Amino acid sequence: NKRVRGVSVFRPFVFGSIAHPFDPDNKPPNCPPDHTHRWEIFVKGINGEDISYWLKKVQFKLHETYAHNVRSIEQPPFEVSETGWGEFEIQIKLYFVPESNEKPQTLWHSLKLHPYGPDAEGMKERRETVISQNYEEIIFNEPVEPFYEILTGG
Ligand code: SLL
Repeated sequence: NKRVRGVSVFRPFVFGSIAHPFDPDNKPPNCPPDHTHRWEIFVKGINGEDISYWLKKVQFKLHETYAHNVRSIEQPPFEVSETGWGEFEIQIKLYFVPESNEKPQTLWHSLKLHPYGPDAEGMKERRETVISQNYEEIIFNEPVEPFYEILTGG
């Protein structure tokens, strides 16, 4: 497959986490007693854009305290929803559509459950939703021709 010389194609996306503390009086059923939060880790398009024309699969590698800690998501939404008590680094591996001939790329995200610092009332436990997300652009340098067609809607 011939590469399109001298061309780079950028595609934006967002990845990150959102965490919600449980109401202590209203925890989900079957949830381990030490879990304090529900959280999601995700990779998605900007403004809900479908990115599955270039992104085929996302593998999220969770902390070893989780059962089946390597989670492969084969179609959108590319996300994992879990409950837990602790923060950790999540490895995110992006697999591109087969036409791309591209190797997977790895990203890391620090799962955030706890807000930073004290609030106006001073240091105490704060219970609020924590969103931690990053805008990224993937760069496909000199994509192969079939992938270039896909990327540019040709
Ligand atoms: C810490 N380095 O010690 C981190 C590890 C692990 C988080 C956090 C529960 C898993 C489960 C969970 O939240 N693990 O019970 O399935 O803070």
